[in-house]
Amino acid sequence: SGSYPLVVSTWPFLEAVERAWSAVNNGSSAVDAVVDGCSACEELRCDGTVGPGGSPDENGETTIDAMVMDGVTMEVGAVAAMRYIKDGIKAARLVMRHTQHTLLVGEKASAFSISMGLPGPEDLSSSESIEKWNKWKENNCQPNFWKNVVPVNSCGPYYSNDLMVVAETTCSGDDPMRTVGLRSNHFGLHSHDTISMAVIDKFGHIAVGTSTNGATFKIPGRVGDGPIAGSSAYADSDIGACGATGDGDIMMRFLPCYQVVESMRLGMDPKDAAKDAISRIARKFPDFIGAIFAVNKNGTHAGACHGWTFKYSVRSPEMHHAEVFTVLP
Ligand code: SD4
Repeated sequence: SGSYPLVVSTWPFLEAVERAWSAVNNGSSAVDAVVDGCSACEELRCDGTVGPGGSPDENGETTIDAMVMDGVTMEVGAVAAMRYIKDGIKAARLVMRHTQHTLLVGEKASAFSISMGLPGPEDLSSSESIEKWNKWKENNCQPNFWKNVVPVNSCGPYYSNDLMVVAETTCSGDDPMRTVGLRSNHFGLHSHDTISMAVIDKFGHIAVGTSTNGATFKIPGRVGDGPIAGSSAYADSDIGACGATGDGDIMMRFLPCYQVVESMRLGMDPKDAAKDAISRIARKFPDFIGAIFAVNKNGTHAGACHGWTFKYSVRSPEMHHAEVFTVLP
């Protein structure tokens, strides 16, 4: 039995789900359908936080984290903090198919992608990302991702306790009382930030993929959970799959999607597995914001979330179009 093909995705990214659905329903493999679905979000710039032109870092630059995982072979390809290339998930698939590596980073990931035929280099900024960054600077760069350092002025340089300059950011202001370490505005209050998608194809093979610009105003070089297998997504065709979204800096410490799949392996249903993975994080970080969907190999799906209301989208054979499911914290 089993209700597939099936597509599940974080957030109401309905066009991305339909794109993956039509691919898998027409016979595409789970991996290719996931790549088609996540590519659609990159092209559409879903929520302004996936693909080119989304969330800028402290320097105003947009970069991409993306990953694809084949739940049959357990192969993974990923790119992190990739610059100048729009096609994050396609780059991830190239890493998976044409290298023995799992994760390439930064400009080297860009050079690899170009050498394999993806378009680039291209500026990933958009008028929206530049405007967002300018507003942030005008607002004294608050809040950002530093802790235990003292800003000399509102946007840096930063001094550690022994008064060494540890960092200098690109913008300037003059609010020495600025509180550092506020996090929550970077995740989910204004946008949804990440597509994480699972597909079960006609053969019951499962794949997952993710693509995101990561955290808004991150410290340049930051890599989130997006390209980390087991964190933002995980698939094992014998069991099921999981996708995650939210505060990756916290979530990647717990590998919640690995946890979900392993819990289902031990007999938990998707709902309990998702709730358990979220509550393990919340116990240590009660203020974190995040969400997870879980789907087992029979196509039963569920979600769990903390700190925000979560929506995920599903397309199954019984549906005439993708449907949105809402999960309350
Ligand atoms: C990250 N998990 O880079 C991503 C961001 C996200 O909803 O999903 N926000 O931390």
